Amino acid sequence: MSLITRRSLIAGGSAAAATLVSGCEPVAVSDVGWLRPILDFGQIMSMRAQRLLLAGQPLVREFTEADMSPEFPPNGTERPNGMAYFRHMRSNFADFRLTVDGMVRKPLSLTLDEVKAMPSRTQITMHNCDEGWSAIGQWTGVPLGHLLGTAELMPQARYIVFHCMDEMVRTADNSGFYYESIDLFDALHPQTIVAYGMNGKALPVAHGAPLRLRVERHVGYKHAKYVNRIEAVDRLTHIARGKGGFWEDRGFQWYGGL
Ligand SMILES: Nc1nc2c(c(=O)[nH]1)N[C@H]1C(S)=C(S)[C@@H](COP(=O)(O)O)O[C@H]1N2
Ligand SMILES: [Mo]
Repeated sequence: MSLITRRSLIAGGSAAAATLVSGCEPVAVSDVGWLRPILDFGQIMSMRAQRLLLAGQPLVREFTEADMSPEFPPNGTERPNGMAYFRHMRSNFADFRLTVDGMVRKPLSLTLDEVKAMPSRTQITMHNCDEGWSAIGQWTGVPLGHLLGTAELMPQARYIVFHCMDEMVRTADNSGFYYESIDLFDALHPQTIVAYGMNGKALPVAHGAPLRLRVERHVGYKHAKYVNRIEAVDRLTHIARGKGGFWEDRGFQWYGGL
């Protein structure tokens, strides 16, 4: 398997994309595909109903500090372009706001301190990038379920979309920003957190400062970095090219479960 990065895939255009996607189908990702029709609760159930059912969801393995990788490589964007992000970096994210909106009764606009004041969870987990590497790191953040509960997710909501501050490709309609989405099944999983801490320190810029998603049962590209907006929706078709994520819009699978 030749290791072509997804970034070169953007440059290479659609012919290259077709080759890459078929020649480098992510390992293990489709192994549990058969589970999906059963587990696609997002299609039919409200958050309250899902909470009840999902209370007993299996957790991914958590490691000890001794297992943590000495080097955790950054991947994809390592520092978003543009003045807006540059200013955030310079002011240490003092003016940053996390928006939680869409199909919620109480939209939120939170400072980083407000996010940090929420209940937190710390977990040491293995990150698996489909480009062929993995690393173990420690993450601290607010459970996504808590954010959605605070915002009072509406029963019509089916997916949670993460909008990011890094623009991957310049387009006239601003559809070239990184974004990702997950269903409520994963959104309410206890290990799904919006992280502001990594390995005991503030989340570094290279790893998605100030906030990034950890959705532990999924491959690397689902873990959106530089998140500044979390949107609850009932469908994904109206966002960017409609496939639920920047890479999904370019041929990668939406379901990134390991
Ligand atoms: N906003 C944004 N999120 C992103 C990416 C990106 O380029 N931009 N890359 C993804 C990929 S492919 C991986 S493997 C992980 C890498 O996370 P890390 O930089 O902390 O290693 O972030 C994911 N989230
Ligand atoms: Mo990745």
